Amino acid sequence: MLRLFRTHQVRREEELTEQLWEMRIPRENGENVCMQVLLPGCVQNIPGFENYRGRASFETEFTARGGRIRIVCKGVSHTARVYVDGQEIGGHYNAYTPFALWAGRLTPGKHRLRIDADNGWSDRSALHVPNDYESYLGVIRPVSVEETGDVLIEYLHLTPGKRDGSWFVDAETIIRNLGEEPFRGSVTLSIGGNHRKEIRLAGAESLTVRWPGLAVPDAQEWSPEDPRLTMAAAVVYDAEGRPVDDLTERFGLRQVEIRGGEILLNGRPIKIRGFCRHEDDPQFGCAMPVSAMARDLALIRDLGGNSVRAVHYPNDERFLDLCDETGMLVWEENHARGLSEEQMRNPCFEPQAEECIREMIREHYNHPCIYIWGILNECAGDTEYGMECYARQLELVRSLDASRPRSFASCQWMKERCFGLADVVAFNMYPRWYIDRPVRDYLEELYAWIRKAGGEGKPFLITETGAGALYGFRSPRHEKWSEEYQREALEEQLTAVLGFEGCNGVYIWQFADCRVCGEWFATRPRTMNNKGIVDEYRRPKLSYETVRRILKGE
Ligand code: ADA
Repeated sequence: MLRLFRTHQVRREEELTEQLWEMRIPRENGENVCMQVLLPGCVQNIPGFENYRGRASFETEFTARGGRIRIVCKGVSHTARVYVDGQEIGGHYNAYTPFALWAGRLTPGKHRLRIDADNGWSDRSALHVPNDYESYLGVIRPVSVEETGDVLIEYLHLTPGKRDGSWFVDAETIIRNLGEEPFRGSVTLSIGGNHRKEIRLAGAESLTVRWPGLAVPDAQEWSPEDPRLTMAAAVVYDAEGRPVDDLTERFGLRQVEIRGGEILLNGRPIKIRGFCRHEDDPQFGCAMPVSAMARDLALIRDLGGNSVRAVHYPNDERFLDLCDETGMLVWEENHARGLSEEQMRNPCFEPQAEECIREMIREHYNHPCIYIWGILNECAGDTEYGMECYARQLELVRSLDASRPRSFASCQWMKERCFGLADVVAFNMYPRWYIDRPVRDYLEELYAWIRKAGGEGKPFLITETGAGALYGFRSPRHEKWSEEYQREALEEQLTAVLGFEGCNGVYIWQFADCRVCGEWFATRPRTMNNKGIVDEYRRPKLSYETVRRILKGE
C-alpha cells in the first residue's frame, strides 16, 4: 500500500512491494546468500543477519507497456543504486526520504529491476552514523513503477488560508514536459469546483501553474478534534481534451500561527502532550507495516497523547496519512541526531541535510498533521560554524514553506547560540536521569536562560524528557532502570513541565523502546534505548498508567 488514498486515476502506477523479491547478500568468501524476501523489509530481521552491516541487492520483475518508466522508491536504507535490465538509472542517499528515477521508454513486456542497498559507515554518509537508533539495511518503504507519457505533474501543493472568516487555498503545481516536442493543452484543478488553465510547454520544459486564493465551497475545517480532510485533483489534458496525467492530493483546512508566545491552530492555542517515536519494531525493524503504525497511534491516543515528534528523520507517508486522519499533530524534522561540529564539517553534511529538507517538504507539504518543521536535533548549535549551518537550514525551510513555524531541539545547556533563529524554542531535558536535580528547579533556570538567549516572547517546548526502565525490572529499592524509578521520574518531569507558566507542552522520550546501533553506545543495556513507556513489543511499563493519568488531566 503506497498511500492511504489513491493518488492517480490516469497515470499507471503499480506497486512492486508487498510481494517476494530475490535478495542477494555478498559474503566474504565471494559467495552470495540468496533468498526470497517480502519487501518492504529489513535485513536485520532475518535470522543470522541481526547485526549485519554492508550491502544487499534486491531484484524483481515488472511490466512495461511502452510509456516512460519511472521507478518510485519511498525509502531505501541508507544508500541506493538502482538498475533496470542491468543498466544503472541513478541512486539516492538517506533512508527516510522518497526518490524517483527515470528509466526512459522501455519496450512493452517484462523488465528487471534491481536495487542495491548499503547501510555501511563511511565519510560519504554524514547523516547515517553510529547512533542512538539503528540504521537498518533494506528496501524499507514501498516501491512502485509508474508509466507516463511525455507530460506529467511533478507535484501539487495546497496552502490553506482564511480571509474574512472564509477558507481559501493557494494551489501550485509543476508540470514537466520530458519530450522534445512542444506541448499544448490544459490543466484542471478540482477542489469542490473545477478550475481550468490553458498551458504551453516547450520541449524539455517545466511550468509552474498557480491558483492563488481559490475559494473552497462547503469548506470543512481540519482540527485535531475533528480531522476533516479535503481532496484536490489536478489533471493535464492534451489539445484534443484527452487526459494525459493526473495527481490527487489530500490536505486539511487549518492554519498554524505563532502569536504572543502561543502556537495557534485555527486561532486557538495548542498545548502539546506528545511522544517522541522512532520507526522501530522488533519484528519489522524500521519497515513497519501500516497495521503496526496504526497500533502505535492507538496506544499514543490511549495514553492521552495529541502529538508525535517524528524523531529524528522524515517519516513514512502512510504514518502521516494516519495522523492526518486521526488528528494527531506531528513535529517532523530532517535527519540528524547529535552531530558534533567535526561531523558537521564533513563536506557531505550540508548537501545531505539540505537535500533531506527539500525532499521532506516537497513530499510532505500537504499533510495537515504537520504543524512545525524541525531541523538538526541536538547538533553543534553552540559553535560559530554550527550556528551558520542552523541559519542556512532554517532559511531553506522558510523558503520552501512559509506556512509553518520552524524549530530545533537543543541540548546545549547554557551554550546554545541558535534560539534567536527559530520561531519556537525547544529543549531536550533529563533532570532525574542524566542530571540528578529536582525538575522544577532545573526548568526555572533553563527557561530564565532561554529567554535571555533568544527565546524571549517565543513559544517554548520541552521536546524530550524521560528516564530508562528495563521492562520487567521491578525493585523495592526503586533504583535507576527499574520500572518504579521511571514512573516516579516521569511523574515529576511531566507535572513540572505541564504546570510551568510559559511552556507550550512536552514530548516524552520516548513512546517505545528502540534498537540502537551496536557500534554506538556500549552503555545502552540490551543495545536498546530503554526509555519507552512501552517496551519494543509495546508491552506497557509501570509508568503507562501514570503518564496516561497526567496527560489526560485525571
Ligand atoms: C537525546 C536524543 C535522543 C536520545 C536521548 C537519550 O536527547 O535526542 O535521540 O538519544 O537523548 O535517550 O539520551
